Amino acid sequence: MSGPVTYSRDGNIAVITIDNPPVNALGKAVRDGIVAAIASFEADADAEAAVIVGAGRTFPAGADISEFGKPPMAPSLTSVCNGIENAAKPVIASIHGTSLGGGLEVALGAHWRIAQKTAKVGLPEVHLGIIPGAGGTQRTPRLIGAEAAVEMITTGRHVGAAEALKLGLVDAIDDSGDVVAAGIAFAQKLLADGKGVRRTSDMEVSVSDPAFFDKARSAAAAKSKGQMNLVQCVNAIECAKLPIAEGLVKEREIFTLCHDDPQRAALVHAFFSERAVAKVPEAKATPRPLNLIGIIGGGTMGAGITAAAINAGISVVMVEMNPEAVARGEANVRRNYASSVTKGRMTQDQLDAMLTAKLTLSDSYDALADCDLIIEAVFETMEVKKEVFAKIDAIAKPGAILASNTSYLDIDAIAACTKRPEDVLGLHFFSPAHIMRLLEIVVGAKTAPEVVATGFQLARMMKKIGVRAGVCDGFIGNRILGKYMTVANYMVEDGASPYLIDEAVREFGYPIGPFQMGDLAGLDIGFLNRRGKEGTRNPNLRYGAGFLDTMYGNGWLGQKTDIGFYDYAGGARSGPPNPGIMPMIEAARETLGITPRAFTKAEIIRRYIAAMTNEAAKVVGEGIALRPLDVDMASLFGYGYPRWRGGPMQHADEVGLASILADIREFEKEDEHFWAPAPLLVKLVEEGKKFGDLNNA
Ligand code: 3H9
Repeated sequence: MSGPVTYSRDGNIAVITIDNPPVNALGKAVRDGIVAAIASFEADADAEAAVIVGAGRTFPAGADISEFGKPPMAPSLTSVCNGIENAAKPVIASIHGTSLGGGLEVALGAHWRIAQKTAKVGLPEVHLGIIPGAGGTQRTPRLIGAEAAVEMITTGRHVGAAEALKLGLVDAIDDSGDVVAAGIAFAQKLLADGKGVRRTSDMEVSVSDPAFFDKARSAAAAKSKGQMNLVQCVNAIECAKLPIAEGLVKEREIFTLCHDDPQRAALVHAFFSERAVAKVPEAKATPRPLNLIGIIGGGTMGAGITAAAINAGISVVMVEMNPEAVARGEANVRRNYASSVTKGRMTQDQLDAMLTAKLTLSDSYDALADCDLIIEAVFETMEVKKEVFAKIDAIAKPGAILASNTSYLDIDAIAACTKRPEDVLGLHFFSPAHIMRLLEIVVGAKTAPEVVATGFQLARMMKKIGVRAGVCDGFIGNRILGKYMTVANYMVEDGASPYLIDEAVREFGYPIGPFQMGDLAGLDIGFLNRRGKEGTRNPNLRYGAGFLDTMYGNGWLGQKTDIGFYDYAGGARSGPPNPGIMPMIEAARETLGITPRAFTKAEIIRRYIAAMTNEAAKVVGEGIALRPLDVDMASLFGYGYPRWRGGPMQHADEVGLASILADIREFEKEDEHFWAPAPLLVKLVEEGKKFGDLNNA
């Protein structure tokens, strides 16, 4: 038998091996192969039991995700799993690596399961916008009960072998590392014990609480924030109360409903983009070592980056200006671990030991001499940055990489004040830096390829999503953010309440609205940024931030002053609107001579999306982002963009570029400077193309 599935026999036990690297995904050829192998097993009079294994690193990790959205190809995975279960002789799945999604469904089709101790199993389909569609929603609750099945399927979490054994998902654990031998030994024992075929479909689902499914549906709806398949997972699991044949038909209907929804396409786009984003021109260069990192500045950012590095196993030298600042920096680092200690994830002693081993504190730049990478996280002005870079250039060893954590500033200008611009890059972390997953890797005109590759290596080590960005004001994320924040401000001046805008944006799927975000970040940041750009602002552009300046003057800076757009009395993290806001905005409109008009939430979102898409198209068109998918990943991992919409570029494709361009042209009549259409957007519409076409180019 050729192809990705082979049938062989070891004495009286058949071995069915799935070999489809890298993760043994269950594409058509594999499904064909399993069907043929099961037929061979049934026909093989000398085979008393069969063991299914995955070659290489894992048991199948799921259906082949790249087949989604294409016409279905027989045999369906459901029929493959049914075929395994219907075999007249016992079939054992011997699991190692990650048996996920369809991979676990194949194992659940088998009559018995043995897992390596290090194996993980799970049904992560929820993260791809679908439901387990090959019997997973029907067999899992039969094996482990409805409650555990709902928890496992709606979270999509990976379950370790020991827990899987406890739950009843697997029957035995082996520690030998040899899946074939373990499977054969299990099969022999089964035969010796007189045990044989045991079909999960013959079991009944146990539910202790009759109202369980209604409660589970409400909980899933509350958690879903617009993502539709969570509730559908519960609906499908409820169908396990039916006879299996009927349940499987219902599961298929629900699977198809989810599969055909744009949310599936968006979530699959996010899955592949999360991996593709690291495929940059410099990826082939060899990264430099990253054993010791220097971090200049122990404020919120510096302390967050320090914690991220330590968590990645990298030693850190943190430098501050004087002993007092060093002590504050250390306290900031410790604060990042406070909840880990209180929640029992580590003891105080473990924390102290880890920091003793991994963190060196100093008030002298000389301590940075041996660092492989030095990241400055100091005050965000060009003068200060240049001063710091001149100093570290004089101290850093040859080959050390010098990085700035700037969010806006010109990396080339910073690099120019060193004698080694090829070793300089931007590493833009997002606050809190030990938690937020985005890392913008800003590549200057002279940055060497291996320096960029080291940036991506750092992202990998820190389990972050590194996104390559070119040099411009705000790089990818903040540059686009600047535009949709501005359009939100314009809408406020023109008549929309900031509260309605926040509500509309939350309903779109963001965790918080733009004005809540301003309150969270501190309105002084935007104010200082505007003042910093006073001399260079395009005089043709509408200002739009007068009411924000008034708020700054009033000391309404957001959460840090307990009052901003919202009232955070007593240090609360959320609160009712600040009653002073609307009169202040009305006064601002009067001063500007604006007669306010009504906005619907739909119109708010139209403008928000138009501004975001237009600027993102400029960012891609100018080569600041390599591809639209880089914008999408920056938005998902740094700005709270709803994953189930895939990112602003994926969403724009879904809405239709022609319709967004039509909106932009309509808004352009009001303000030709702000709404000048992006040349790339115009070109794509003229050519009848989508942003997605540029991802594969
Ligand atoms: C499903 O099963 C539906 C069924 O219920 C019903 C159907 C009717 N397909 O992540 P990595 C690629 S839905 C195609 O870098 P790791 C991946 O893109 C599926 N390709 O490795 C990458 O390609 P490249 C449910 C896949 O070691 C390469 O393999 N299953 C698939 O960090 C290596 O991947 C899941 O959702 C796939 N299923 O992590 C599991 N999986 O090298 C999805 C991976 O070109 N997979 N690729 O960039 C994972 O979670 C991780 O890949 C895994 C390995 C944990 C397995």
